[in-house]
Amino acid sequence: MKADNEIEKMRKTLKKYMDADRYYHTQGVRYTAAALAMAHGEDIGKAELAGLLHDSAKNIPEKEQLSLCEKNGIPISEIERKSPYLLHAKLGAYIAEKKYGVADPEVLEAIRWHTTGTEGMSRLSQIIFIADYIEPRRFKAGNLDEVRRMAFRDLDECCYIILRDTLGYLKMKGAFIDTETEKAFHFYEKTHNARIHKIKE
Ligand code: DGI
Ligand code: FE
Ligand code: FE
Repeated sequence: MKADNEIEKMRKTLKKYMDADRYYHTQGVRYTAAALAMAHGEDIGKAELAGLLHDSAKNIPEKEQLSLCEKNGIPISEIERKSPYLLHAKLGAYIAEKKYGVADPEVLEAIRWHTTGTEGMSRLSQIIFIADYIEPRRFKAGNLDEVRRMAFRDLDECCYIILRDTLGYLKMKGAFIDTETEKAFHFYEKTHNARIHKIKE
């Protein structure tokens, strides 16, 4: 776990690179992730750290994100070329490691998957994925009351609801769907169906 002064130093550096809204969102994700870790018996320090750094690449202009990935051997998929804002998740993991000195693979993985999700996420990755969606300043998504309640009860079911709603929203907008988002949805749809089956029994 990072010492208080280390995480405090990171916070100060990050703040310099972010506009006010992104900074408050970041703090929201940090503390929401910590609360979820408490509720689900996960490592609070890791949740805070991943929450704090999850959008560390968001301030970088898209063109620069593309060239940073190319320069550093981070693969860019076709969908990421069409929607480069997706890159801030993998680039964020890279920046967390190289610039902020995070070595913990679980924390880096949680940052990596925070936008699309993926199949079989670790509980920490699920926590960051969910905290990003429900932190107190988020207000646009429908169904937030239900998602927020579910977040503290059942991480799998909460991921299912978020992915279902996100895919519905993206399809309505005609956006390109990342294969990871699709895979994540099918994975958590299975856990959802198993849950429904159990309730009916
Ligand atoms: O960086 P944030 O704004 O805090 O949040 P984020 O990294 O979760 O990004 C949220 C956006 O990403 C949201 O509008 C949905 C979108 N998204 C998630 N999966 C996909 C996607 N967008 C596209 N085009 N394709 C996806 O598969
Ligand atoms: Fe993000
Ligand atoms: Fe975010």
